[in-house]
Amino acid sequence: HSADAQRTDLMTITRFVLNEQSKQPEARGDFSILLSHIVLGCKFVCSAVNKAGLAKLIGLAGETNVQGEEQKKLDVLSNDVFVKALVSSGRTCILVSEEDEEATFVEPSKRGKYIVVFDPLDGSSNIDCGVSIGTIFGIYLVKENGEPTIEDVLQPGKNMLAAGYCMYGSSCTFVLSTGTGVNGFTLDPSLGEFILTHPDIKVPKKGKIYSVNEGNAKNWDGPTTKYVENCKFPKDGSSPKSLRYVGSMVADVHRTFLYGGIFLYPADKKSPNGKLRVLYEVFPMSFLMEQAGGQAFTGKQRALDLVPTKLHERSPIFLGSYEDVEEIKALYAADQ
Ligand code: AHM
Ligand code: MG
Repeated sequence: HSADAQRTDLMTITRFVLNEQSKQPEARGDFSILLSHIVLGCKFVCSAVNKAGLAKLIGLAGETNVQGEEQKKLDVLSNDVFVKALVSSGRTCILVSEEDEEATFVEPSKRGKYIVVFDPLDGSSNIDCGVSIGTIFGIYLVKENGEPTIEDVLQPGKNMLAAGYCMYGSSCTFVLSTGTGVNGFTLDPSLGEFILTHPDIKVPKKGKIYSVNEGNAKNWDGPTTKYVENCKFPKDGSSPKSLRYVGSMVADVHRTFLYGGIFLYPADKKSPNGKLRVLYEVFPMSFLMEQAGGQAFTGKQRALDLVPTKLHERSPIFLGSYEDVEEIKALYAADQ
């Protein structure tokens, strides 16, 4: 009985990744060790986020505690936890975090071959009202010889080895791709383990939802304006799309994976490069979206072909169901 088998034969994320690696003869355990440290960071943040609503009462983030010390804000705390977990894994050499202006170069004695780019707690404007937030990460390999430099980080997204996110929502969901499809795991709080619940996620070919901050509409360019107009007043007789916008990229993109449709953070007159950061927001989500059978486009090119020139560079992004992204690509092509 397969339901019974699922209940008793638990596919944890560690077991899943070890299985995947055993298919690659040259793979060593390094990646699973790195991943287990990322997972630990996510479990910590999950537990901290769950307590955030109590913070005012019992003196957690941003409050002064009983010893009179100022407590760290949740995003700063999350960053500290990830940086320490990643360095102590012994498998990383460069870390780039949204919270830190500069990249962290790991000291030689703790150095490994992986570069991790991450946003430890994305969607922070949603913390105080208890709406879903998340962690986003991408992993690159450093070049074999010589000292690691910033150039090692400024690689196009298509060079990523793996990417994922963890969503702190009604449940805690970890979504991962190591370049062979996308899989989703849900934290079982009683076990403290992520269990495979969404094997081989594929985004629907076309969706009925568009997701964008429409408050910026007055500053959009022609193709974006036309696209959103088509979502609301389709010219081909189809029904209009529904609008859903959480304002947490992880939640908006996670919904797009499961229900289909498109998520966009376009350029506008005030922010010609949009808002979202290339390395740790645009690339990991674009990597996952392609792995799930969807597309990711910047308004000019395939998002994963972009070559970043600085750590915190931004880019417009349109990602989601294959056919929905085709439409926006056609509008930008016609605008050339
Ligand atoms: P943050 O890194 O400051 O939290 O900003 C990133 C977030 C994304 O999660 C989300 O997609 C976007 O900002 C929403 O921006 P806006 O409030 O402009 O719609
Ligand atoms: Mg962010």
